[in-house]
Amino acid sequence: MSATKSYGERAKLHSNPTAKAFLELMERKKTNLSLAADLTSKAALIELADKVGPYICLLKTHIDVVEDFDQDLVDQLTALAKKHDFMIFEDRKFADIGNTVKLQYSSGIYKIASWSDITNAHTVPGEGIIRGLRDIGLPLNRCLLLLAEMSSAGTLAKGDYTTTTVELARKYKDFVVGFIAMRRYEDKEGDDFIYMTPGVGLDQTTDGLGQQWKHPEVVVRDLGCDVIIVGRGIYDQGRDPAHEAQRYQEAGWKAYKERIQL
Ligand code: 5IU
Repeated sequence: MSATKSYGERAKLHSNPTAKAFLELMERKKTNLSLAADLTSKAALIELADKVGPYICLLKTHIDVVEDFDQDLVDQLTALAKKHDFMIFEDRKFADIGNTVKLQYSSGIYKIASWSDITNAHTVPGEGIIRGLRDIGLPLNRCLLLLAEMSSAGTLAKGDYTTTTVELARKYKDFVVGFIAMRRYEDKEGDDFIYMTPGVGLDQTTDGLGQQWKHPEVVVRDLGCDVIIVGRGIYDQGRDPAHEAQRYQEAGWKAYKERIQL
């Protein structure tokens, strides 16, 4: 069962090189925290990534909300990823047919595949979306998460939709390394998916717009997820991002340690 193995043990056995490197990174840096940096200014995003960098394994971006995006932003973020030892996850939530997502992933202004280690996709269109993204991503050593569930109230990603999404992940294991999910699913022989979970907060439970925040203990220890994705809990106005990131790193790691000792 991957839930009770350490990230380091899982890294040793993982067949996908990017997932392997990511699990090694978590073990080495002792963090399962991902920062969700939904900021609209390049300077603010770079400043936040630099402050929080020491505490995270993964920087999650929404690159299309940055008003003054340019290639220099990408260069600076990739330099920060090297400096602080984290990976980058563009939370693009692709949702179109295979041929179109190939273009959206490789081209346009953002050229996501050229810099983002990990990205994600909805499975609404069927398996063509995975095959399209895989054509672009696999030769670049990128990998994909599928959105099996969402954190927001009333999400339609549940039941059969979630079950079929997990089956699709198994079919394309060379490229799909995990899920955006609210809990860990039952493993089948040979599974080792990485579970990343947004909707995590230490201080509040909702934002009044449908977001639902759970405590890292619940998410990692009780529900078996691997990575906590935290945004406003770290960078909301009035907070000290480095201080908050450290709090979340400690809470996430403690919950993980408790889980693997179960
Ligand atoms: N996000 C969610 N829920 C989801 C998915 C993505 O909140 O189901 I998929 C994103 C949105 C935001 C981050 O970028 O995760 C959560 O940020 P807050 O911690 O500020 O709510």
